[in-house]
Amino acid sequence: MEKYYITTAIDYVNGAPHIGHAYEKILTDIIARHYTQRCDDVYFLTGTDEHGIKIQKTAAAQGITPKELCDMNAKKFKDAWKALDIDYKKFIRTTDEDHEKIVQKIFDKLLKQGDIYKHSYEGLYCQGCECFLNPKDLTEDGLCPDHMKKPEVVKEENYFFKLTKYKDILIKYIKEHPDFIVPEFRANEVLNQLEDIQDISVSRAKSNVQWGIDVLSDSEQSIYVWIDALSNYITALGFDTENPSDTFKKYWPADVHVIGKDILKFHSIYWPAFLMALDLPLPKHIFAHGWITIDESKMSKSLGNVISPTSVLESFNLEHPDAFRYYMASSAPCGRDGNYSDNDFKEKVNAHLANSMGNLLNRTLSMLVKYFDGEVKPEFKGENPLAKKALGTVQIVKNHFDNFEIAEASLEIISLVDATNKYVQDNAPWTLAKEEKMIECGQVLTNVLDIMCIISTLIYPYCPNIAADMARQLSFNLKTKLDDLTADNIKTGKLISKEDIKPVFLRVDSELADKSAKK
Ligand code: ME8
Repeated sequence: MEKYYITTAIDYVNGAPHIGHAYEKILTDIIARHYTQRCDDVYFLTGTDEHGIKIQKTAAAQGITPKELCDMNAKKFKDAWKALDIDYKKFIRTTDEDHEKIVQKIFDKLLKQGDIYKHSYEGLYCQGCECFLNPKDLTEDGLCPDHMKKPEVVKEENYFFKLTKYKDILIKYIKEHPDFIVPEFRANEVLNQLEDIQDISVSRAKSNVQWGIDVLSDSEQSIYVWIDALSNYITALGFDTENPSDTFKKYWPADVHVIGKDILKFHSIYWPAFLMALDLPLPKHIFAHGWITIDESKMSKSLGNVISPTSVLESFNLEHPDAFRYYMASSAPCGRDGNYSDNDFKEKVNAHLANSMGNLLNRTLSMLVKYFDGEVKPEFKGENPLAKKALGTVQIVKNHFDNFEIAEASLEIISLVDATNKYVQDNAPWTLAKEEKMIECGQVLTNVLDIMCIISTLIYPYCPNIAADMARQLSFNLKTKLDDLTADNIKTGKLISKEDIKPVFLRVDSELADKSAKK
């Protein structure tokens, strides 16, 4: 694998980030970090979507300019991703000047070649979706099913993109590429939507929407959000209609666009059609994740249950975001909805990260110090009965990531932790020591530590801080590529002293964790 280009959806900046936005960025960061363990060149793009009527109106309601609103909220997103250790390479804002310029050129090219035409139109516009809705998709009461709001009737002369021209070729493409839309069960939904697709409006009258990119050849019209927003995936790399950059040539097509299920239509129908019109290759996968609910109900401002990701870190006094990342990433099988609850969070991370994984390392290192003064002797090395399971887990985890099964992969890692715990229990190194079977005792401990190196590598994408702490105590190079992993990782000689043993994860809400966070 020479390169891996991965993107998230770009978030609207009409509000602050919530844990639904965070879920997507965490999943993407985990996938990106996993691929750094398989490939040297991973490009991870995220950013904010800053134009449109929604932003314009929110800014007006707050008595500030749209640009001020964008600057203020884009910073909140950046700060949140920093707190969550989201290690993106580039953060694009659709108000970036170079993005705006290229979007204008893209629009102009499509207009000149006849893929965009002007047309007078009356339709139902949902501000929440920032798109026109088909009357047949509304609820019985005539509301947008996603936002439960009545769309406004808009009568305008707009520019339209000839989506219908691409209908048959898109249907064929999706049928011939069963892994284009992930999870596969969503492809049928998209194929159904394609059946009655119509040409789509790609501009709005300037008189109604001022906060948008001007159409180059028509100052009365602004380019409407989706053609602007979706283009971020190529403008960020320096795409140009005349002279695309080397970065673009190197990274495009994207390996995966990670998005929520509510915007799948835009990514699997509109975006591929725009790309075909531009004569560019399509992304390899569109991964649509599910929805995060809070205590099983939808997050919404009116219900007052919107949770900010940083408030979770603060309320649990977390030293780093690993526990939250782990919990979110393992909250739902691929493409399904997940749920956040404080209690469940506490229980799960305490059980998996503190009791199972953290304790296992801590106990093993402590016994190594107690019985052998922290030294791994050459005679402790030999056949490791856990090797097959551990190296098998590496392959299973890789396969899961290839299918974007991030929660499923985390379960496999925990299952390896459990098997290793069971091995310790079954072989009771403390009894071996009591019986003075010191070589056997040393072998058991060394076998466990060798496997802990593999576990630290596997858990790294989810919990980079914990993994780094584990690797440090194991004197193991966390940068080892997955394909180079073996079951022989611990060097012989002095490994650790008592004072260097440190719990890698303290139970949340334990007094100790509280104290250490306050320090
Ligand atoms: O849709 N659970 O922006 P957005 C999980 N700007 N994911 C959620 C979620 C929840 N409760 N709420 C939102 C947009 N998301 C456009 C995207 S891309 C070229 C333009 C996800 O701020 C949502 O599915 O409404 C989307 O993928 C992302 O957060 C941004 O949502």
